[in-house]
Order: sequence, then C-alpha cells, then structure tokens
Amino acid sequence: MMKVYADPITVNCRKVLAGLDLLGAPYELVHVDYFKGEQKSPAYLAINPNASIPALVDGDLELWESNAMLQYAADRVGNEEAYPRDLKLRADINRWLLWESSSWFPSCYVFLVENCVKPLLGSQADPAVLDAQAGQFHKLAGILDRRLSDRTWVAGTRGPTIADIALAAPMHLHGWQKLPIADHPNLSRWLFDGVEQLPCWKKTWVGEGFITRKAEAAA
Ligand SMILES: N[C@@H](CCC(=O)N[C@@H](CS)C(=O)NCC(=O)O)C(=O)O
Repeated sequence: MMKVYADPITVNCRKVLAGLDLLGAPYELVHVDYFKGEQKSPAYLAINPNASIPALVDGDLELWESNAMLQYAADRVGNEEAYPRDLKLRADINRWLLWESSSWFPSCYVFLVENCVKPLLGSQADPAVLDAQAGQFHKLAGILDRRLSDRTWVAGTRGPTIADIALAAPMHLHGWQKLPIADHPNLSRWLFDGVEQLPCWKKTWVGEGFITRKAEAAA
C-alpha cells in the first residue's frame, strides 16, 4: 500500500489526503509533525530532501511534490473521472496543477503566513506585506473566477478532478486567512457550494488554530 508522510493541517498535505480520498486510493498515513519540525529529521530527509511535506512512498518509488503525488495516485488506481486520460483534458488539468504550485499557492500562502501562522506564533500580520500581495492575488483569483464563470468544476465536463482539490487547498482556511474572495463570485460559489461540499473535503477538515477533527475530539 502507498505510504503518505504528512501532517493533515498543512495546505499541501490536506490537498493530498483529500485528493487520495476523492480518487479512492488506499494509503497508510505516517504522521510528520510540522510544528515540531519532524520534516527536518534525517530519516524524513532521506525521502524528501526538501524538508517539506508531504511525500509518498510506494515500493521503491519515493515521490515528493503534492501534485505529482495526485497524478501518480490517480493513474495507479486508474481513476479516469478525477484525472481523465483524454490528451486535451489532461493537458488542461496539468496546466492548472502547475499554475497552482507556481503562482496560486505562493500568493495564498502570504495570507496564511501573515494572518494565521504569525499570530499563532505570537507576532502580528504585517499590513504592508498583505497590501503588496493584494494585486497579485486579485489578478490570479480573477483568472480562476473567469474560468468558473460557465462551469461547476475547473476542468472536465463531469465531476470534480484533482485540479479542483489542488486549487482549493491553498484557500482551505480562507476565513482565518482573510482571503479577499468576495470580489470573485464564481470562485466563491465553486469553493462554498462545490469543493467544500465534497465528502473528501469534509473528512479532511482543518479549522482555525490548525485544529483537525481528531485533535478536536481529543481535546
Ligand atoms: N511544492 C511542494 C510544497 C510543499 C510545502 O511547501 N510544504 C510545506 C507545508 S504545506 C512545508 O513542509 N514547508 C517546510 C517548512 O516550512 O519547514 C508540494 O506541493 O508538495
């Protein structure tokens, strides 16, 4: 069975855990505690030299980069609904996955660091940093919003694909992140009425304070 090294509270880990659930891909979770810095342990660095999570191990394959993990898992279980084989549909999905990792995640991440991580660690959000990012965020959100103006899901014609999960992940704590999404109605509808209603998204819920259901139940 595939092993996934992850801490369910982080953006790219939740992406993979929700994505694997959408795909119906069985896996074993190996918990790597992000705030304890376990991603920097020598044992983990042997799997992922980037000292970042998540990572996936399947036999002799050691894979990092969350979107590569979703692509691999989809093909491994043969889920062609969530990752169609049609050349053009697949190119479209791959394009959104690359855009997410190179443009969208870095922009949303600024809001996560300033409004969630910094206050949690006892410092304050820097309004200048948030102001400087606003233009880039709205440019990118506008691209996604226009894409969603005439469709329910980002790619394909039927249900959700791994592109929807990947694109929603950097916004997963949007309220706490104070992501300015109100100006983007199609994006908001897709997030609230689409992705957030999916069982795979609900099962991987993370709340303000980086709380998971498991942590909540234990408290
Ligand atoms: N492009 C990578 C990014 C992975 C990443 O940035 N992970 C964060 C958590 S979401 C991390 O572990 N950062 C290392 C650190 O802050 O020590 C992916 O998609 O897997």
